[in-house]
Amino acid sequence: SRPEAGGEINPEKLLTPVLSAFWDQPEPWTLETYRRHEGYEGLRKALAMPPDDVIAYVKDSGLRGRGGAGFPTGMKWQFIPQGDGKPHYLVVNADESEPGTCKDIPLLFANPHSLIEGIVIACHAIRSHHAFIYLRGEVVPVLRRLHEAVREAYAAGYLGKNILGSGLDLDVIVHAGAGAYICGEETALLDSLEGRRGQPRLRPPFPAVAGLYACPTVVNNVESIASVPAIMNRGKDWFRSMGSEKSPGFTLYSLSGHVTNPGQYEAPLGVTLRQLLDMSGGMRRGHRLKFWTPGGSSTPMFTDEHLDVPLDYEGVGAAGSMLGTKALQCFDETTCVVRAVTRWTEFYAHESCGKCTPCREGTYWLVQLLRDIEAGKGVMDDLDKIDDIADNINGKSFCALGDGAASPIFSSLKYFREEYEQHITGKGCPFDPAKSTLWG
Ligand code: L3W
Ligand code: SF4
Repeated sequence: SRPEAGGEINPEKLLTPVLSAFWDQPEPWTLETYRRHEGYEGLRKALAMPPDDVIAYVKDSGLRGRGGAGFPTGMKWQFIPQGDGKPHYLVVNADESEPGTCKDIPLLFANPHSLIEGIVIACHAIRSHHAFIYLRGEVVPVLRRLHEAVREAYAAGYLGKNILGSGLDLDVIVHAGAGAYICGEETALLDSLEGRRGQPRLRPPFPAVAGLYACPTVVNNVESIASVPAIMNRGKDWFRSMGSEKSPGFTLYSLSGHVTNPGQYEAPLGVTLRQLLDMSGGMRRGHRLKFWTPGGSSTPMFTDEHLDVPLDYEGVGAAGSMLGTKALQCFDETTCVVRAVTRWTEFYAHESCGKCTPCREGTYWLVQLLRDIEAGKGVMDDLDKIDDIADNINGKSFCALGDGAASPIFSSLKYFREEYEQHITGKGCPFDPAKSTLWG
């Protein structure tokens, strides 16, 4: 996980390895290794508490969803109606696909038991006997590793009947998706899990009221659930001692692009990109930061003016973007912003599920116009057109994919309009193709 080549990691105590604490040890994914590192201790504590107390504890810890929206995890669990006579389900969203995001998959590969332990705690809290892990289908080695970890957990009595003598029965099913980005949207994921084509459902009702098989369902991101065991074991005050008041705790940041040492860095919420770059050896030698995304391409881009924005929900929000998945894609001055935005928009057009007109048609037309501009065949009016089309997608689409597609258009026009104009007046890309690389 932690890259070795290039610049040195700053030894200052900004890293807070919890989920990634033993990724560099031999076979970190086994139950044996996990047990040597406090594995399943949080579960013992949670099972000794009444379910409602576990919910209150997680709520008090301040843990917020790590999948993009930052919704308070304990509050989501509390929405599950009790005594309703219906089955309750926990569904873990492991369909990690947001461009630049690479934290849940490495976490599952290196430390799958942290997720399984978190699942048992969450199911005890919401009184569920069935949990599903919806995994991005392309990552077959992770699928195999998850199957093996689930098998180990059953054999050791952490899953199945009467878990650790508590009376809790729980089955976990690992389900591989088929490679559609939209199935990371929670309601499309539920449709896909039910065997239908994955397309978003109208909300409300939220899954907490009518989710899988129309029953109350919690849908949580992998990292959110995997963070729960450490909170139960080491305490909510310990968790709150990291990060900021409204965004407490540790989290996994994925650094990619033109950085010396790309990879996953676990640090408190509220650190800055400048600090993360210090830890990761900085931008590649001889180059400087031009633009970056705080949480994948669906979050409005930042520039080098934003190096000191605290990477928590409030700091990034106040600066005009979203923390999202904490996928910090960093691009240096050799990168053509028009080219980068075109590539992202091609992705959204390809992944648009087609259910609503603004996104289905709008992303298609954005791609046509952007390709023309990039190739030097655009006219100045095209800039107003792409702004207008993005405006007709943003907030007018059925789900967040549409807003995500609009965001690189708005932010690139805001910070780099001149670069678009250069493509038009110069009738081509002003970047030297030999140097103008996206990924170095
Ligand atoms: C009950 C209410 N539940 C909200 C629940 C809701 C959901 C959670 C957050 O999108 C963002 C998106 C992407 N009663 C409720 C309620 N909930 N009100 O709270 O809901 P919401 O709508 O704020 O967000 P979302 O639909 O979950 C997530 C952005 O993340 N994103 C993409 C992420 C991609 C990945 C990936 O590849 N792994 O995570 C990046 O920025 O654009 O804005 O559970 O049910 N009244
Ligand atoms: Fe489908 Fe796009 Fe509409 Fe979402 S916004 S429902 S992905 S067409």
